[in-house]
Amino acid sequence: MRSLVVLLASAIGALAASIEDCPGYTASNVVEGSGTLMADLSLAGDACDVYGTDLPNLKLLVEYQTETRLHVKIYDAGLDVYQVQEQILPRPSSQNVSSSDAALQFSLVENPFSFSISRSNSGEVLFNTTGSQLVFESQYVYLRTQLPKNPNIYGLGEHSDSFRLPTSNYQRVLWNAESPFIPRDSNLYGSHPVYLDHRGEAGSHGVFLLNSNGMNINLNHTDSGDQSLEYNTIGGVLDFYFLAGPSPSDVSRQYAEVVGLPAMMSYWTFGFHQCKYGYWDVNYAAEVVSNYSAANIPLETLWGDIDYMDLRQDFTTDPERFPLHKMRELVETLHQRAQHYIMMLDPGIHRLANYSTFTRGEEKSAFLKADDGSDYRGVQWAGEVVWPDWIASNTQDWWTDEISLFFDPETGIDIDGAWNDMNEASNFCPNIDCDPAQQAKDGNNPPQPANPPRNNTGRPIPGFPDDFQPQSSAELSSRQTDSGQMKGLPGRDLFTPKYRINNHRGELSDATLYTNITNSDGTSQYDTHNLYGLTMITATRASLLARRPDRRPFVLTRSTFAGAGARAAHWFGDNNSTWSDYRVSIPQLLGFASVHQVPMVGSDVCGFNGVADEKMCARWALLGAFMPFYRNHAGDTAPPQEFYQWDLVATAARKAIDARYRLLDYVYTAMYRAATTGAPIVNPQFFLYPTDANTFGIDTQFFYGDALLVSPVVDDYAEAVTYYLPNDIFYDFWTLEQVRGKGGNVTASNVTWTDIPVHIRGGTILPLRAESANTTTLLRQKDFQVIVAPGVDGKATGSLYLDDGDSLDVGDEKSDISFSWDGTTFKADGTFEYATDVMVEKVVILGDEQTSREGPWSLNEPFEFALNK
Ligand code: MIG
Repeated sequence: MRSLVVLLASAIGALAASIEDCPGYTASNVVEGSGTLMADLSLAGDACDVYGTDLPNLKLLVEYQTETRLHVKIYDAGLDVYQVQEQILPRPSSQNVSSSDAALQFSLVENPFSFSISRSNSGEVLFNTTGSQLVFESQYVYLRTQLPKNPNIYGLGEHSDSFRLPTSNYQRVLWNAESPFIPRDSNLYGSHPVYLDHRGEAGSHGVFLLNSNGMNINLNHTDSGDQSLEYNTIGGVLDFYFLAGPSPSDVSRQYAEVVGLPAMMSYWTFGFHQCKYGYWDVNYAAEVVSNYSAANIPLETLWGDIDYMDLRQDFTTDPERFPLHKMRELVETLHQRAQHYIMMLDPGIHRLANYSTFTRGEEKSAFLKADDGSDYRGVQWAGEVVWPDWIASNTQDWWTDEISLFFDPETGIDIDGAWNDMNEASNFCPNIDCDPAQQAKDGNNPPQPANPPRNNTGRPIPGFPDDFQPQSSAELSSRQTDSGQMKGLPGRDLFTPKYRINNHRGELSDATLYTNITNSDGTSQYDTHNLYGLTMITATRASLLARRPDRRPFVLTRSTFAGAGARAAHWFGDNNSTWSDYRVSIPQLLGFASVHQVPMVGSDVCGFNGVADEKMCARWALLGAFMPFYRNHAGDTAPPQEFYQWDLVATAARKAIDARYRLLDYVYTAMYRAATTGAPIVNPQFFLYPTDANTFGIDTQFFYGDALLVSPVVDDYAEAVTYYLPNDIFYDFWTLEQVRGKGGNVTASNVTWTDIPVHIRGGTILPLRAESANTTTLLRQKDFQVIVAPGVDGKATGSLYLDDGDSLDVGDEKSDISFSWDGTTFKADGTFEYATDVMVEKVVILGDEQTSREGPWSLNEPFEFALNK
């Protein structure tokens, strides 16, 4: 009888293995302080243990951190569950405002526990977990919120889906992965667990879940239309930041208060960049530079991909194809021409006894360790590699030393920025059954440059040297952690947790660092995987700063996490030379620049994989010129696609770069706003027309800055485009003609291959250089023209930020000039501490009829004039 009961119970248990049957929690001991609320949460019934063990005791912490930011955290009472280290992502402290002053209100239902967040002024409910139980297990955390019908949700990147996310049976997976061909509906290189929910008249708000664990986020609705968003994470705590908006760009600014303001970028980084994987020797690279000159297309920066490395090892140059003395000559020549050079650094470090970068790292215990305390080994370009443990105490020193040594301006290569690739991290070991030494020999990712081979003996990389002895585990300290340190629950299955996230690469550890690796601080890759890229760029940025303390570092990263924009620029990875990926660069741009606070972004212009088509490349040259980061880059097997390869593309590029450069100070000013206030550098249309519902789903157009509406041709091989113009006054950027937007679609036909429709939004004032130049250095010597684009009320405002373009701290030496036009008087006012000889040569006032006033006016002091139109 007894065994029958047990049998029955376990049968029922098996059937009941569904989160719907989980008991949820009950809140008790609720303590309210001024601006805070705390409570205990205890499991409200028998554990369901669906994907692990239910944690019986949780804590709830609510903080009214600012008037617009509410922090809600649910975590284990024992403080064992992993929490993202403050060292990796510092959090803002609470200003502890009283709830009666706050724009958002938290309300608690004690039994069964649920909570909701609503707006203080309207009562609008923004987030509501009623109707489903919180599940908090050792390897699974579940929380669901109700949403309005057909919600407008943006963010939750990195993805290559529509900007406004589908809300029916849609899943976002957050697990950083090398993702060639940027597949749709998949996890990609970065993770940004933040969304913006826009409700038109009712405003916008943001929800940031500070959790780095792998997760599936499901957006779905029932047949009757009940819409929900649910978080399913395989670990970590529920650490929410609710951002009140109410305007969409307020949400951007409030998010930057949490994850950090974006890093200010140097002026030159907005120039045009050229790269290719497969510039196989230094002469080839130099030829590209000279071909650009010959074609009269301005080139600001040349990039060095892994081709330059000796046997694909960081901090080495191929002695035959990229000998150091020639590299130094290349860079010196570029610098004399006011051009720049950036080189790649991969995280995988070749494990070779006589490779000094490796041995010095060993001495400093800079590498991740496997279970037994020996170096954790995998496979990357160089062959068998180890990976830096970026948070280990000496790793930063080691990395800075390597960077300072190799990139020493006197003896090494004087780079202007660093490119961090493969930092998801990517491992050529396909899965946990890999024998790295063997895989390095047999793998189908040969480290040998494809083109041309250095010799014809096949792989030049020998196997692991016989004389090399790995450290014995006896010499290494154990990495067991004490409890109560938020470093991860013990006893978990770190390879194949029961709850599966839909990682498109397969298992958690496939093609990446094994998730059972323990980091130097006792946390494990299972929990910190999504932070690997972030920690690498944090270290690289710090090293670049150590090398050149007074200048703004430039780091380009493939992998990102929340907060990446404070450290680096990002490109969208290995896209395809297709119309589809040309189009998808717009939602990618919008996601990163307007929601994720990573403003310096762009795609590989003309596409990375495959064969770029002339017409497509012409369109992309034009589109890319209106994105903050503008780089043409192609893969090693792709044919060369520099803009000069086709006359048509060269013409398009000259025109695009001309406009981009004349607008460079305008976007540099937007960058400055982003870096100082969090205002987005690029705006989706609804950011500027938040009550115009027609704009909510648009991701084929965008505002570059907040004044220029870019409406590229999007269809394959089309020479026409239908785009949306809100109900407002616009002016054609190219002809300056006034166009009345009617809140409807407009069709432009005969858009030639060298055209891209761009409109100036009425009500704005644009500072433009009167003419473009070959380099941004020369551009900075050109005078300005100011274009006034009066709005419906006949008025306009704008601004111009000026500094030396490169100093980390410009001190007082900056000018922040505001322009205004009230219908009769133009005024330039503000601060004028950056001394310049550059003048405003002319102010043009657009309208039914154009008028202008010739200067010149100095930019070192205010000026104004009246004009009777
Ligand atoms: O496995 O360094 O996304 O931009 O050219 C490919 C070679 C490695 C991937 C990067 C791409 C780069 C390439 N890298």
